[in-house]
Amino acid sequence: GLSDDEWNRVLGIWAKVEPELPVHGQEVMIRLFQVHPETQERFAKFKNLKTIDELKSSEELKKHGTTVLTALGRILKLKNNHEPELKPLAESHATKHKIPVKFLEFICEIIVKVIAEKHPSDFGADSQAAMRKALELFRNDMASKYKEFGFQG
Ligand code: HE6
Repeated sequence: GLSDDEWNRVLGIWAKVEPELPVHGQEVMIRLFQVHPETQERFAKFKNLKTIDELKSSEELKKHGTTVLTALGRILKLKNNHEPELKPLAESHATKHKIPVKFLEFICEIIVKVIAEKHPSDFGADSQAAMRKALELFRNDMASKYKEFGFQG
C-alpha cells in the first residue's frame, strides 16, 4: 500500500484536478485515442470520430472523460479500502467491455502525463511517484478482480 504521505500527495493533486475534471477527462480520452487507437475501437459511440477536431468538439466524449475521472477519484479517495467501489467497475470492464489490463496501463500513464502538463508547479517528482503507485494499486486490484470474473485481462 501507500504511506500516509503518499496518499496525501495523491489526494492533494487530485483536489487541484477536480475543479476542472471535464477538461482533464477530455484531454485524457483524446490522448488515449491518439496514442493507442485500438482503445478507441472499443467505443461504439466514439469510433467514428476521425479527426482531432471531431474528438475535441464531441460533448459526449468530454462527458465520458468526466465519468471516468469521477469514478477514478472516488476510488483514490477510498485509499486502500477501494474494494466496494472497484468491484462493479472491474465487473463491467471484465465482462461487458472486456478491456485488457494493458489498456488500463495506457490510460494510467496518460493520466499522469496530463496532470503533469496542466499542474507543473504542483505535481513534482514525489507526487508523480505517489500517483503512479496509487494507479498501480488500482490496476493490480482491477486485474485480480478481472480473474474473479473469469477474464484473464
Ligand atoms: Fe471505462 N468506464 N474506465 N475504459 N469504459 C468507466 C470508468 C470503456 C477506465 C478505463 C466506463 C475503457 C472502455 C473507467 C466504459 C465505461 C477504460 C466508467 C465509470 C464507465 C461508465 O460507467 O460508463 C478507467 C480507468 C475507469 C475509471 C477503456 C478502453 C479503458 C482504458 C465503456 C468501452 C467502455 C462503455 O461504456 O462502453
